[in-house]
Amino acid sequence: MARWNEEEIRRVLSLYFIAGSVNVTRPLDNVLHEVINGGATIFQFREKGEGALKTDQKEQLARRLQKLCRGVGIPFIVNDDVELAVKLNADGLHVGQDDAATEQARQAIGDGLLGVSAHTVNEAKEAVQAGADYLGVGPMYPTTSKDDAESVRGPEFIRTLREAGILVPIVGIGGINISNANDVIKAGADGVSVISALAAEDEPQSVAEQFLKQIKAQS
Ligand code: 3NM
Repeated sequence: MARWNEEEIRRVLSLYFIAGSVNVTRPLDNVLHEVINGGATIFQFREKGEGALKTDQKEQLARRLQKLCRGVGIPFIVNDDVELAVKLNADGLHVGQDDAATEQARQAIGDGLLGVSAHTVNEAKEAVQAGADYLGVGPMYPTTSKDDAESVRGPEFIRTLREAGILVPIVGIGGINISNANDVIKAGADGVSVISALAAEDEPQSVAEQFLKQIKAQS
């Protein structure tokens, strides 16, 4: 299998749903199912934070969610856990700056989709050089979903990255909801990554539909 092509990556990043069992108040399987029905284009399993599942339970949940993604043909990405990504033959892996080094991650997953979180121009440049296929850039707005989130960068930071010659696919992250998603796309992002605006919703399908409508209107 060859590395992902850039056009395909930009397309799948449009509505990037991220979640783990701690982000939902009902089974994540159900929430993911509804978000997929609403049109999510990619899913990242991010089992982190207090009360997160470990070992076998984590793997079992991951396998169920992967199956849901496979059923509709959207990429299933594992956050941080290189071993799990390899074991499950996930479509890709997303790492932060403190997680597995980008080069090691690339080696481990071969041609899989590799995303890296970047918060500065330098981090972004280094990640691309080390083999990142796309960058997760944030936080766009204040977020309560990540304990160690950096200071808010705002959508203008995506503009800064584009002006600095960073042209790889970018997805904005952090505090994104249907009221501010447009500004993130306008600043130069290919898509938006969302945890709480979908995971904490009673009707995530309808919210996902609204996100997608806005994103499509701009592309
Ligand atoms: N990474 P919500 S912000 C997982 O800035 C994550 O790199 C961030 O959750 C970064 O959509 C964030 O609920 C949390 O704000 C995103």
